[in-house]
Amino acid sequence: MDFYFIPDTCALAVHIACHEANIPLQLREIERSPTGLRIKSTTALPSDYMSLNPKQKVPAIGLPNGSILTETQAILQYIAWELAPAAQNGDLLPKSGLERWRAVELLNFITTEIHKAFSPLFNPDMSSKHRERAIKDLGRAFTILQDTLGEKEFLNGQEISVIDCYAWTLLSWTRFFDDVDLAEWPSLPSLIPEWYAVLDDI
Ligand SMILES: N[C@@H](CCC(=O)N[C@@H](CS)C(=O)NCC(=O)O)C(=O)O
Repeated sequence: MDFYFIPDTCALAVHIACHEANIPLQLREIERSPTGLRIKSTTALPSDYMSLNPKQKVPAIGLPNGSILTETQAILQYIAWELAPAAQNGDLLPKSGLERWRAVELLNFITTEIHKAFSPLFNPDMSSKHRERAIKDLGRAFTILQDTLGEKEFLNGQEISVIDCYAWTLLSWTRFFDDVDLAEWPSLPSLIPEWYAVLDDI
């Protein structure tokens, strides 16, 4: 499966999920250029990423019918429900019942409250007032995440799920910022696996 990514971005969540599910990936690295995102030339593909993904974001994956699937959360659900069972690798999300909707609820919370609050912090032009606000919002979301984790090993229970892959990825971004850390949320660092560093090709 073609996997379009930029190192150290939210695309890492997809890479970790595929790693967990034993799903092989063709890594298609995307690079930033003055004219927008393009496929890195070392992949021996045409460099045009715009026609593949006009949203000009990563991650994106190639589907069997030749089309492209975008949006981290949609890709993670596709991996969990379409690919992981076929790869004989268990469930990376509950399949049915209320548990399923709780999982979707949590994924959406991570997208809209954590991913969304982190993203502008990468913008060096962000005003200090807006930055303070975004960091406060992040703190509130971290509290919810920590309460959700409770005494469990993983966010969705005793088994790893794509929710953890997504949360790990975003929490690991704290390493990029001096003004964001997890000191007030002592349970959350346990969600960041030491082995994510072994994925050093992403
Ligand atoms: N709505 C998209 C947003 C993805 C997104 O914001 N991707 C960022 C990286 S985390 C990106 O591609 N940014 C372009 C860049 O870094 O140049 C999703 O949820 O997947």
